[in-house]
Amino acid sequence: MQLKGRSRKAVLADLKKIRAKDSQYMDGRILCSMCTEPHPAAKAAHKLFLSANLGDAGLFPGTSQLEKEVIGNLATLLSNEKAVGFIVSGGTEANLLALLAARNRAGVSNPEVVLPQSAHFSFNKICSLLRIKPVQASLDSSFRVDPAAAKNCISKNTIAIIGTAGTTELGAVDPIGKLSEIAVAHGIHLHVDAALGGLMLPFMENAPICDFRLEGVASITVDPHKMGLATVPAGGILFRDSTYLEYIKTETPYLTENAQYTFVGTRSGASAAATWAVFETLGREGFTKTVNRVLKLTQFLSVRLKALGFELVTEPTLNIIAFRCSNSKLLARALQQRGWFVSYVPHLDCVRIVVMPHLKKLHITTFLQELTAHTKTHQK
Ligand code: 0PR
Repeated sequence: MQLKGRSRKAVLADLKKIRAKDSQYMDGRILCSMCTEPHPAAKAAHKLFLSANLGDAGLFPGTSQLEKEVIGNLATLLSNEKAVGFIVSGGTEANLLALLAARNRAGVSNPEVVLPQSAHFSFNKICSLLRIKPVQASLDSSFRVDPAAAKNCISKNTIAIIGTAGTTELGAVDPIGKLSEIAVAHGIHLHVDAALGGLMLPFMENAPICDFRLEGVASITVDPHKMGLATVPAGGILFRDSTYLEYIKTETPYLTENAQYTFVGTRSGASAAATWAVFETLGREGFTKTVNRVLKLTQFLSVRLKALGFELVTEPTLNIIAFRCSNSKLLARALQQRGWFVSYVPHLDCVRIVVMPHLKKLHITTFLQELTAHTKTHQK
């Protein structure tokens, strides 16, 4: 830091130059991200609530009301008016709170969690932090957790079973109904990580039930900063009822409210306001349209990739496609060199694409043209 400050104009000019180095979602070349350009209403709301801190909610009763309304909306979408929860910093914190509640509630001395091989890496961080032993459950041929394998992982120390509704790598939806039966039979907390799928499945026809209608589901992660078109950071955690809150409660005697239930203390009110703004602006109709558009685009990409001779790892359920070719790693690298941000997933030896709302058909067709051009030159 220099001794004397500079003019705001000069500082902003520098920031603009630096920001221009970043990739922009709207350029249509980010094919590897679960985040997207926020809805214009979210951006406006975020600006309006920049200083609102839900970590001291008594100072911000308006923002606090918005958070409650957002959680109420999510609770309705996930079929349980009694669900309670918070807008947090992301899926990682949401998953952390779920496992903290499960661990404290179970009160066993050597806690274990049944973790499908496809679960997000946030659970590895959480297990390390909370000293929970992950016990890995294998997947079936569609890359969904095998319920029998999950059941075999249960021991007297099991405090939770994790199911994912929209796995990070492939968008697969675990058989949550089967996991729920197992959870009920063994009296174990079932946490559904629907960070991605939580704001897709409620708007899809014939979607598998993954929510609180299933008796065993104790908590659900659903992230507005993914398919909810909110500004970052906006994660969401919902518990089946308020009894779970006792297990994640920290007393905060000198604040305007005498307890906190989130890991993060000072907490973005702008995230809650941005999510509220998107929910109000889009409504169920708008969400249904957005979800169907990305699913249709995913199908289009899937058909075209197969026509070009690429093998899909599995048929897409949500908006993620993974495909293989003779050398997926080289292909991913080549695409990246051409300015297309795709992921390469080493253990599946595939290129992975996430079709988020910032992508338009023109982006996908341009991508396919470049992919074809590259493959042709490469084969020569
Ligand atoms: N659960 C699932 C199923 C997820 O996919 C993710 C993140 C999380 C939990 C953790 O959420 P937070 O990152 O909000 O804490 N999924 C993305 C991923 O790992 C996150 C992401 C988003 C990464 C945008 C990169 C990116 O550009 O791929």
